Amino acid sequence: MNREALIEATKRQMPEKRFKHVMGVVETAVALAERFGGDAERAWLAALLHDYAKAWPTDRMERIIREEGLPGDLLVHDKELWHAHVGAWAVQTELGIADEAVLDAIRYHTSGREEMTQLDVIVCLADYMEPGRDFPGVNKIRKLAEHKLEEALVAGFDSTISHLVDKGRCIFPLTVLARNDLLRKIE
Ligand code: DGI
Ligand code: FE
Ligand code: FE
Ligand code: FE
Repeated sequence: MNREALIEATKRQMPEKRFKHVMGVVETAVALAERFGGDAERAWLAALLHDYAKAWPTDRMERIIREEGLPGDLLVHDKELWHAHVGAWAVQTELGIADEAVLDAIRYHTSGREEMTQLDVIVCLADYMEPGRDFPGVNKIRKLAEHKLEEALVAGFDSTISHLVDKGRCIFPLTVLARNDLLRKIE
């Protein structure tokens, strides 16, 4: 599939507002890749496809997790986490994306993971700081991202974790592991 066809396929999966967010993440991820000597081509693709399944109905995501052998423990955690794994599965099966690095960046864009690749970090961070995002702390994240990729993502995870704690919600263990691992690398 060429770029135009991939953009069209993505657009069909979601409402206009979500698609605008996606294109903001594309722009931001490519800029980060260029700034930090990353792979801009892969950043483009992973960013475009990162929220492919975000607007899919919950029951459809649940069925795919059960029937396609995705990690079953996702089902006991927040539904917000499902679209990342389901999205990676979907772009592999529906669009023929085979690049494991791109699939991983999609799969872990919400939670993060230990040993994040530079591409994982770029996509996850771009998701936090694309121009359309507005939440307490977003400007601090953007400022850090001018020079320090890992520090900026830690600030992103901090904002998510604080928000979840405020709301009395569970924290997905991978997010804690991802943050710990980044902190160790920064030191
Ligand atoms: O899909 P987006 O809205 O663009 O962003 P995302 O994929 O980063 O999803 C963020 C949502 O996931 C946000 O509402 C917080 C929620 N969430 C729930 N539990 C966790 C979590 N995010 C992380 N990182 N860790 C969690 O444990
Ligand atoms: Fe997402
Ligand atoms: Fe995210
Ligand atoms: Fe997103």
